[in-house]
Amino acid sequence: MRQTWRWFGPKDIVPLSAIRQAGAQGVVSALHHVATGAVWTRAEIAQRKRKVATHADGTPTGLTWDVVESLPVSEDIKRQTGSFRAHIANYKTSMEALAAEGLTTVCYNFMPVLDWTRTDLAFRVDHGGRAMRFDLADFAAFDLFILERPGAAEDFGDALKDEAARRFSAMDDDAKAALVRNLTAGLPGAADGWTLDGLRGQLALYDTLSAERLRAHLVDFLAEVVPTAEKLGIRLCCHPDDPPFPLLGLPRIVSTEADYRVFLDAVPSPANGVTLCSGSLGVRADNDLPGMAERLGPRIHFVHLRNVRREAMADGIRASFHEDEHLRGATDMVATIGALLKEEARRRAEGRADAEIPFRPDHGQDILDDIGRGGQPGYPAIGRLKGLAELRGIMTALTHASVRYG
Ligand code: CS2
Ligand code: MN
Repeated sequence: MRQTWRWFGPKDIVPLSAIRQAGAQGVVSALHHVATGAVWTRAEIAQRKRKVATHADGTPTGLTWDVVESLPVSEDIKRQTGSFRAHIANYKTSMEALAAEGLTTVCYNFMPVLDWTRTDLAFRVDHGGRAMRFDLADFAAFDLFILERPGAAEDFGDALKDEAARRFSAMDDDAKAALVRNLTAGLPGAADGWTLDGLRGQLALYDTLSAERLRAHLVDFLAEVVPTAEKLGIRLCCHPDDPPFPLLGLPRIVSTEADYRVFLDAVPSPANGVTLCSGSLGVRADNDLPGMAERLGPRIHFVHLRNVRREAMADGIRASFHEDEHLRGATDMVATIGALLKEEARRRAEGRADAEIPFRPDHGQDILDDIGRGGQPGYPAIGRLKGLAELRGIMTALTHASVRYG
């Protein structure tokens, strides 16, 4: 599997030299400065490609831009309203420009309004490092008593509502402000941040949009863009919901293997594929990651390998969790990587040009000099370097073992 690393562009505090020294072979990036729904021009794409390949002094970085994450899907497309037809046309134009520049793996997600969501961006873990965390009771407190969303009371069981009330009454103004900031500011690579009123307005737009309707809109979008992707040799790959359950009354339709099957089967082209994110999907105990890696294998074009630790606080499929070390946590990383290496071997046996699957270590814990360094929350240098090294070790050991021991 090809080792890649997310780079947010020239403003990223982690320089390309560090990415190369961390052992990554390629970069995952996006034109975050281009408005969602607008066209990515070939000139802008070529400029980012050059920046990835060449240091400011003109010397080569030894890196290539391998994966686009993400070419974002607009809210208009998700709701099939406003400028959605123009945005779909622009999506196709952007794919043509990407293909012309040799970028053929394109990640996107279909989460309405919110993207990946955490309540705490610097949770202290057992070894003293920091990690991103989603606390279900704090989230419920935000929904019930800060956002004061109509219908929130029906969303949570009594035990969780009682705990949320306890949490809220214990929060001082700073804690409330931090919770609001963490839940509305938009995390890196996600959609823009919202004010509380702006968020209320966005949520109201989904009041009459059911999960089934959103699912139909995803299938309609794919039916429109996949033929173009196929013609261009582009492989679209949908990133799952993070966390993989509905939030704030919003439907989330890419949370399980069955969710993926709906739109993979509806538009059965290899150009309609999967970003398998073990951290997002691993939050749910009913998601079998090694099994999904095997069963969805032929449609997996990109992989995020990270781990989460589910905590005791749970309410149905929802649970509190925090980002764990890559080899700890809920997901059996050895079995998941083993399944992906088997998929690669199968593709090589078929002589497929896309046999090598790119992956990235996704998020990392903040450890050592990461702590207090700032930068993109969830995307520290040393924590990701450690994760990438551990994942590389598993891949190397499994590859050698399969060669030597059959
Ligand atoms: C991360 C995100 O949530 C995750 O697992 O990979 O940064 C992800 O890339 C975004 O949610 C995609 O938009
Ligand atoms: Mn991910």
